[in-house]
Amino acid sequence: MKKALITGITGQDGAYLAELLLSKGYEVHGIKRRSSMFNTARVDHLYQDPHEKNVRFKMHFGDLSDSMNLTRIIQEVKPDEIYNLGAMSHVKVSFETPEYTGNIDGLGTLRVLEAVRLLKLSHKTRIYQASTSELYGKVQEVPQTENTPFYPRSPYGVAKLYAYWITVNYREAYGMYACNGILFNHESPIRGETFVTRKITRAAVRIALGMQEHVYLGNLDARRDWGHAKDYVEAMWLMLQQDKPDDFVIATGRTTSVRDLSIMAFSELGVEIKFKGKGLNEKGVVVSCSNADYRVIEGKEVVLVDPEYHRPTEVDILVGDAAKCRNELNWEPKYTLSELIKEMVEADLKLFQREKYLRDGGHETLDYNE
Ligand code: NDP
Ligand code: GDR
Repeated sequence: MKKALITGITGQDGAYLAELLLSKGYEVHGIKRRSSMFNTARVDHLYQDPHEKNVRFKMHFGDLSDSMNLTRIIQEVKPDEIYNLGAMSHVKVSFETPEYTGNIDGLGTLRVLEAVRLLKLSHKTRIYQASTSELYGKVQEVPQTENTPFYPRSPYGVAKLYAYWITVNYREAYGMYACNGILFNHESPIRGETFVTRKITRAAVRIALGMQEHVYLGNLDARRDWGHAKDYVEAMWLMLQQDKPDDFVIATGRTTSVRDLSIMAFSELGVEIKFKGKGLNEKGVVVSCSNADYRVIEGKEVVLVDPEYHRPTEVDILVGDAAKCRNELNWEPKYTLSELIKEMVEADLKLFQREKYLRDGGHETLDYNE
């Protein structure tokens, strides 16, 4: 039985990857951070009682800032594959926490690679590094390929640039099987709530249900190549099953603006919106609503712009060319963007219909802020 160790198992990708590897018969180990509240909601359905026999899912407390902890876990588990997904993954937040981001996203990767090297596991342990389209940053070329020059535009992107190159360096210097997956944005119903797709699908649903008036967004012109996380974790696994380690772009090849994504999300609920005005005065306004149950009337301003959400330096357009991955890994995304948005809106609708039902009935919800 193959053993995998996932850093960042409690995140979006960690949860989908853990599911995938368990379905392939792996023993899956994950590193979770100590937190003052439970932080394992995304993987709770995979939990197995450690007192049972043949447990294939195990969690270890740890942190990418802690070399000794990482080394001990890797020594204990002796994994065949390590997926280094742990990171401070929010681009905007990285401007506020640049040193921490450098430590975790940059040096954290070094700590994992160095632990494998020092433990003399290089011959056995294959490593996947969660690299990112944020490496491309300022547009040099469209679409972006494995050969497009990097020009990161945030502390996050710069930290990931270090991680990218240290992975290449350990591969070349020590013959390690270490790969960079240069993944473009990928989303799902369990995407973190402050990334723009999920922020929009949640807000659209809450506005339709009368639980929120409007949503403030930042740069509506930004264009991203959005895919489904479920598809993308398959590509991560495939990268570690090849004869030789290499780096691959994973993308859908299509790009969409934040503005158009908002229109798509509202439209999934039968709410047609149109953008009017310019710059900070631009607004998403309701044109029509085909669902009489929803509390949105024509002319309601549902999307507003707040410069607070603008970044000091922005990445204007990302669109990836995944030809190498298609040809060498035989990987193609299965989900279209509309299918992804539909799934996310439906999941948020279920979530907030339930919450509304409880609130309207005067029941307590689990919201600690109340
Ligand atoms: P998430 O933010 O959902 O998950 C990040 C994970 O990292 C969480 O499990 C988090 O733990 C963990 N983590 C954060 N800080 C530390 C730390 N100091 N030590 C150990 N673990 C830590 O990200 P995604 O799942 O979306 O992304 C996975 C990886 O892929 C990240 O490295 C991200 O930068 C990268 N990436 C993501 C893309 C995307 O579009 N989703 C695209 C390209 C790259 P906790 O739950 O406790 O916060
Ligand atoms: P990104 O994702 O920065 O691409 O990083 P995010 O969803 O945060 O932003 C995408 C684009 O939308 C614009 N935007 C807003 N973004 C947020 N979060 N909130 C807003 O209100 C808002 N309004 C407009 C942003 O400016 C940006 O242009 C994600 C992360 O998962 C990274 O970890 C990963 O490496 C990259 O994708 C690929």
